[in-house]
Amino acid sequence: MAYRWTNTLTRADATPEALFLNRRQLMAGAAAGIALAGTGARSEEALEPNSWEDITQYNNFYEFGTGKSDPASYASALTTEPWSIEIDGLVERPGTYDFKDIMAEMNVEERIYRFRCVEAWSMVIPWNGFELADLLAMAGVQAQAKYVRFETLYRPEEMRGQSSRFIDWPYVEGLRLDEALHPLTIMATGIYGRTIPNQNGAPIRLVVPWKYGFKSIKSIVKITLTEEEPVNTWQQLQPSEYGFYANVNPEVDHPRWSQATERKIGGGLFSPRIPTLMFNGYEEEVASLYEGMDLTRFY
Ligand SMILES: Nc1nc2c(c(=O)[nH]1)N[C@H]1C(S)=C(S)[C@@H](COP(=O)(O)O)O[C@H]1N2
Ligand SMILES: [Mo]
Repeated sequence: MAYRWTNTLTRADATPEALFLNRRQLMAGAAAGIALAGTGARSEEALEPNSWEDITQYNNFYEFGTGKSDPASYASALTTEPWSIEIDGLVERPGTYDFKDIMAEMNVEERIYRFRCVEAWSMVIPWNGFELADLLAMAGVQAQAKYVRFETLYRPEEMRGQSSRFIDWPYVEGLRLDEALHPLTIMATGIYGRTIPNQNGAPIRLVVPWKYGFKSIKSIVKITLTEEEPVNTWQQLQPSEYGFYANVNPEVDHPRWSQATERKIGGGLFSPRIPTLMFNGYEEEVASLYEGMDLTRFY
């Protein structure tokens, strides 16, 4: 599938990340037999990933505090080994799946994706991960299943932010089953070819690149297949501001701010805002999932 490798790097500067990526880019380009196959208004622009520093020092992970640097400061307290994911609900093989056993079965690859937070900042992140569809296949999805519900770890001894009660922990997110099975939807376990840092959701987190960042739930311990649409954490906290779908849409503003443009992290305080793309630049790949839906109403 061409969009696995939608965009390539053009710059070869001296940072270790860039060197790593150039090597990977060659391999990926050769494997996929493509060069540039972007979508949307910014498609000609090659996706230049943010630095390791940007990606790992500027985070949202409220389990460790609400400041952007809190996750980097406090997430080292999290024990990620051993780790397991309970998969239950409408599946053929419910059970507790050990993280190591999952990894032994999965095909990990690199995906360079745009990442857009609802707060109107963005990054480009070179994830390593596997398709969520492959994990769900391991458990066997039953025919009545319509949604997937995800839960983050609840462990206040290690997650200092969980002592604050403003969120009804654990953090919960959900996807419609067809969104979960879409090949762009991945479970990330690495960044820049290294193990994913705790502050980014170790050892395993969701990444859904056409949706606002809050859908990409971190440090997952439970996945439940359901018939009912799950209520996610932000929807529960602020139903007038956050819905279930949360697809990136520059034409539908958040009630308190515009979503038309974004600030790419790492460009400095005075870097110009860039236009936000419909479905975060993945319109060609995902628009068909929402055919017939009023995108101004289902947000
Ligand atoms: N469990 C959990 N997952 C979470 C969050 C969180 O607070 N807790 N924050 C979300 C938000 S708002 C964003 S923008 C992304 C940030 O991911 P990053 O820090 O890896 O860039 O994680 C999402 N996943
Ligand atoms: Mo976010």
